[in-house]
Amino acid sequence: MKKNHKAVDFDAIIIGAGFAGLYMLYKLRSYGFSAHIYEKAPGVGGTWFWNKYPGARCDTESLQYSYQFSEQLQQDWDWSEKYATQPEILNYLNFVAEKFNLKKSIDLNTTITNLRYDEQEKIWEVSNQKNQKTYCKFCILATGCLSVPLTPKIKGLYEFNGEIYQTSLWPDKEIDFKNKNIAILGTGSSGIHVIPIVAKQCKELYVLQRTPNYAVPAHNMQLPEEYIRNFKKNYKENREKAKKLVSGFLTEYNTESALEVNKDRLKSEYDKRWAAGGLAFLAAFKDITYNKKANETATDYIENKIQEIVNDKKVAEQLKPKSVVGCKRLVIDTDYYKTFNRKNVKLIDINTNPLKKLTKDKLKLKSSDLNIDMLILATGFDAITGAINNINIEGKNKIKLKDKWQNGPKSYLGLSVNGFPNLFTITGPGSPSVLTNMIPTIEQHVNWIADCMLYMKKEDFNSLEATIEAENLWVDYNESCAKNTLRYNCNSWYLGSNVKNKQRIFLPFVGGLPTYIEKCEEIVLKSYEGFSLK
Ligand code: N01
Repeated sequence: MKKNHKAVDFDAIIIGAGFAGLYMLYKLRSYGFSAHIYEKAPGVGGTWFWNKYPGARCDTESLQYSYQFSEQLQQDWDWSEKYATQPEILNYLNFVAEKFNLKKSIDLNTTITNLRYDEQEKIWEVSNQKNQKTYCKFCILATGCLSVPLTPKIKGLYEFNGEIYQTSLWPDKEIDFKNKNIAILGTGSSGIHVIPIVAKQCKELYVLQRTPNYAVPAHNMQLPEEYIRNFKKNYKENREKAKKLVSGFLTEYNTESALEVNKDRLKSEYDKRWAAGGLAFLAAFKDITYNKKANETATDYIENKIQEIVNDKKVAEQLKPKSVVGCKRLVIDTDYYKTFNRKNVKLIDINTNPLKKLTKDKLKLKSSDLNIDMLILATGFDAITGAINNINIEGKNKIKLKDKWQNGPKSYLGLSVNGFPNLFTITGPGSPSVLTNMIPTIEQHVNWIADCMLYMKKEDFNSLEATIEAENLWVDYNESCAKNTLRYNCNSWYLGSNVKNKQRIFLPFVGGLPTYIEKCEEIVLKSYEGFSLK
């Protein structure tokens, strides 16, 4: 960590060793750049390192939720289940890091606290938690979209004598739920995954629900060998097809309108999607995510399913979101609604019976006390901007990124920010990121950034940053796309509405992966239009 005068330690420093950081390192090395990763965790894997809770798995099919940059890697790795579990994904990332000899360029247990741009030298100063400094020309934030856990402020939280676990910070050991009374707070994807598993093992389970969520079955299964063989044989073709789809993953998009088909047709399509399982439910009709009436056909269908599955009709009623499906992220579940038929599971609506405080052994609600041994928090993340804002980033003219973003994040393509030269974000705000299959989107960003760095080297440019005009146009364009959908009809982490005082702005780019890729390619063809190069 010593600086020679006007010299850098690395061409690029990458922050984060998840899917994005690992591939960025590989790609830059392959282009002949020197690069190094700093990672807060004691292991690689990013979000898949931390989210070790029982039942954690991906909601995108495993054969697609994987890298495509190496055909050899695609052929070498075998996914066992339709939706990979967290341990399998973490093993995969360790396998990748070892196969491509990446670990030697990663410092673990290193939290980057400050980034400062030296305008004179045109380099970034990168400081860690021990105030050790490293210098680089390019700084790349691969800090993840869902990597900053939110812990709710519950009175008495630290007086509780029982066990407390948070899904996104789950310890690396087996937790015993047997004979315990457990409360789980939060019914997003994490809560909905952990609840059925805990319910089967514990004595009493209290599900504390603030907002019910729509969930459709995963129908997870072991992948048949023949299916894997065929998919692998056509990997290249499958990837090409997926790239042309809005979500970036292979799925059947129906082009019919839900409002132009008869009831039988509606039901048969939804039945088919329900039986197949997965996020493809939202592609049942072309207007589900755009038109409220069309959306109601889907919510009616799911709410009827809840009514059918859950025996206690009062509980079924409480589980119905009566909202807009696909506004919050649709959850892919295994036996969630069925779990409420178990005698040891109680649903508590914390809107009508609010949580008051924790004592040594009780959770006190307005109209009841729960004797609990364990509290599980599944309360979500400060998404997309959280991890970036956790670093004190100072750009040109000593402007802090956090200050620039106080009224909402501004970024060109989710890749670059005006005032912060040679700083790139992978899947930053304004990128299609979480609305698409993350891995191909990450690979597209990484390739674009590496190509851009190579271009700068060849053309002898020292700095690049988004122009303010291009940045504003992109932010406005994304807002107008989002406002054309039903995304503003609920409170969601996509909008930042789960974080106090966070500006309500739709964070990911909603225009779809093909539009995004086209825009990125067009910019390059026009010699990096919208960027200032010096
Ligand atoms: O978090 P969430 P998550 N008091 O924000 C509640 C990805 N992921 O970790 O809706 C009471 O969705 C909150 O209530 P409300 C996936 O993209 C993927 O579950 O704000 N309740 C909500 O019910 C997912 O969307 C996978 O009213 C509080 C819950 O906690 C994203 O991560 C698996 C509260 C938080 O739900 C986030 O999912 C897991 C409070 N103070 C996660 N604060 C897969 O791929 C929050 N809540 C399978």
